[in-house]
Amino acid sequence: MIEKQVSKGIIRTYFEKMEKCLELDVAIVGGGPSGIAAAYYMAKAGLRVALFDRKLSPGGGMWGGAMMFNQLVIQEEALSILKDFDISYESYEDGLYTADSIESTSALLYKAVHAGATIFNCYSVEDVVFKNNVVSGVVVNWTPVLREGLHVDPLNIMAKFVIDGTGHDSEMCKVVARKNGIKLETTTGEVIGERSLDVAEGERQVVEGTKEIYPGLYVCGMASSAVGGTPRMGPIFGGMLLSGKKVADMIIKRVKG
Ligand code: 48F
Repeated sequence: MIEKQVSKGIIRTYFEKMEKCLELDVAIVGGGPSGIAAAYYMAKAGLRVALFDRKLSPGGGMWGGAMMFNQLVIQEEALSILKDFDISYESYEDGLYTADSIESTSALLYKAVHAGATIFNCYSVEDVVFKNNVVSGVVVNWTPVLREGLHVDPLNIMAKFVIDGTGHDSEMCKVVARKNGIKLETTTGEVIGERSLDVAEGERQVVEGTKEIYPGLYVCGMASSAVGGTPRMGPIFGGMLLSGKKVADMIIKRVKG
């Protein structure tokens, strides 16, 4: 019966895929340009990587260009990344280039999965797992469960490292700050807790692109803005891609030594 075969094919292979991802080298939260670029480079280096995005279509702010005008502007410094992803581009002016946002987003997603990263869409990361005060995994649930406010427990995914690539909301940084009573001084003036996140008391954190913001937790892309910095060359898309590559390089070095 073809109907049964289709259902069985989906269920069996989906749960095989999910089971393989219960213990990862890296869990990436957020599938914007920075997170997807990070997933690609780490998977290509042989790391076990999964990316979780709450939307049906990961890609974050990339699909819509600006004001839904679906073109992107990319800085010259990020051209090598466009080349890595086989994305077409045109020279514009002053070291700036343009690219079609649909081609760019789909190329990022395709190449990341093809390189071996697993992308889980419709997953919301609602918390992180701590082991000995080190971020050691993520707590996930179906986005529709959270949207409906259903009383359904989440699942844990363990990872050596977690990347916050959630964009402007910096959701993982906020969770870690809140749970540890740490001060997170955001660009919008929000302050959580008593102590500073990875900086001396009262100092303002400046993150150029990305860094390990808390043991086990890295931050990249616009998520960096919540901790007082914006990615170098942000917020144009080249900065997001460079930030993803930078976080990947840092973690690859740590995992592979
Ligand atoms: O915002 P987003 O595109 O992240 P980014 O890589 O790039 C920023 C640019 O798009 C743009 C910009 C450049 O001009 O400023 O904004 O920093 O993508 C963030 C993704 O994270 C997902 C969200 O659905 C989006 O696709 N996301 C956010 N919070 C969660 C999440 C969460 N808690 N769990 C799962 N996914």
